[in-house]
Amino acid sequence: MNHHTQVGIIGAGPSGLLLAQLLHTQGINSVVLENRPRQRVESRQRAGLLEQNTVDRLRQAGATDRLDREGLVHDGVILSYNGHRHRIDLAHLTGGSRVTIYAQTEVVKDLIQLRLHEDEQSILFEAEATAIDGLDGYAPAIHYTHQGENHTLICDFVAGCDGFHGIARQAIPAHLTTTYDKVYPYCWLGILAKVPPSTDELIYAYHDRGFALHSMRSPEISRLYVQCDVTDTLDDWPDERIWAELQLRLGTAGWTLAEGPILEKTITPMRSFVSEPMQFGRLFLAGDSAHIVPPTGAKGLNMAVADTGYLFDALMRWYQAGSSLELDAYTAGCMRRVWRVQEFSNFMTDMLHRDSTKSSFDAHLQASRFNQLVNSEAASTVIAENYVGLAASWATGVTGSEHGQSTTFHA
Ligand code: FAS
Ligand code: PHB
Repeated sequence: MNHHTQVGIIGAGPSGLLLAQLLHTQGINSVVLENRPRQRVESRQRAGLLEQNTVDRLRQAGATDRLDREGLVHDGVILSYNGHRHRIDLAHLTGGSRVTIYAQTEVVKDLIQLRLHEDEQSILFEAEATAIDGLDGYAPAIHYTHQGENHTLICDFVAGCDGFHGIARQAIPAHLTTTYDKVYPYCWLGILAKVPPSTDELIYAYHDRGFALHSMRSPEISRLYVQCDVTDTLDDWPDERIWAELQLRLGTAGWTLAEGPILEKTITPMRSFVSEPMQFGRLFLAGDSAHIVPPTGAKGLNMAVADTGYLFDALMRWYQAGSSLELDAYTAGCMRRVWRVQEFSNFMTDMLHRDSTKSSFDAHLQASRFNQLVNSEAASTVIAENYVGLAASWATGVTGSEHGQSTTFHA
């Protein structure tokens, strides 16, 4: 079957769903093609922390009713170095910016419910996009399979929101593409535990035994991570070992981590990746299809939303004002933020993980970074500004414009 829409979106993750909902608020039709079942998409445990920019975009999409009720707003974050804690007062250091704990699973559920309530055919689950063509014309087509049939979706634009393993990035001719890649020599083992969080705010801990992170999902559910080896499997990590390592790595005098039943365990590799350009003809990539970061800076989901917001604004300039300037500048507009977020995520990852492939010289550098953080409000302010999310001017890559004088250097 051939059918038409204005924007064909591949992927029902945060970027694809948010783009579809934002476009809907402006009367632009879209269809989201998602190769996984709805239940799988809604249950994938991933990000947990939303920047203010992300909350603002979700509010613009009309998707914050439950977030406003259930989201946990945090004014600060704790960094720990072998048990010595330093709280970074995010709100004080950034003039009032905060972060919100609200799981990616819940963001996805809220957006899916909104979309399907408004149009039952707006998202096709178990619909696998297999090819994209006509990108250099005015009516690109996405070919996909659904319920054993082959179909074609003809549209004005294609949004490649299909994640790191999707097909959209591959639709950009290889000779036009440059990729940047860094694989870290360790992974994160993440658990969801039915136990109230032991702190009100997140704790990122460097320890000589390895990194650990204390986060949460609700007053009843904790989300915790420990650094593990790239060769580890879940069999290497029985519950007792996980809790013992969390106690050691997160511990400090007079504090004990509450333990409880582990509901879910996953191991996530750590990687930094960027693919340029993020566009080709009528195809635009957003989110993990174009870049990924190690989760240490809590940026993956937030960067996907930043791309999506910029793409939405650029598409609306085309549909409402007939201007393609913003679409033509999409890659440049995203890349300034992408590399700032890559640098921050890499900095946090290098500072907080024990890397046995590095020398004791590097271990001293890590200790010196913590010493600077603890003793310099300026150093803590740099962390705070990046952690809460960059100002809007970073989103568009403006240099010396209405957002004030700013300079962009290119490698
Ligand atoms: P997504 O990968 O979320 O969505 C892409 C969608 O496209 C998927 O549903 C996929 O099924 C679909 N798709 C792929 N190919 C398709 C095809 N051919 N046809 C149709 N559909 C197709 N970020 C954080 O900030 N904090 C974290 O703690 C964190 N933890 C993570 C843990 C894991 C295991 C992973 C993989 C990522 C984690 N991330 C984390 C990053 C994560 O949140 C991503 O940044 C976020 O999901 C990006 O959203 P999207 O770009 O929408 O891509
Ligand atoms: C989470 O709650 O899952 C989370 C929070 C912050 C991070 C990574 C993961 O940096």
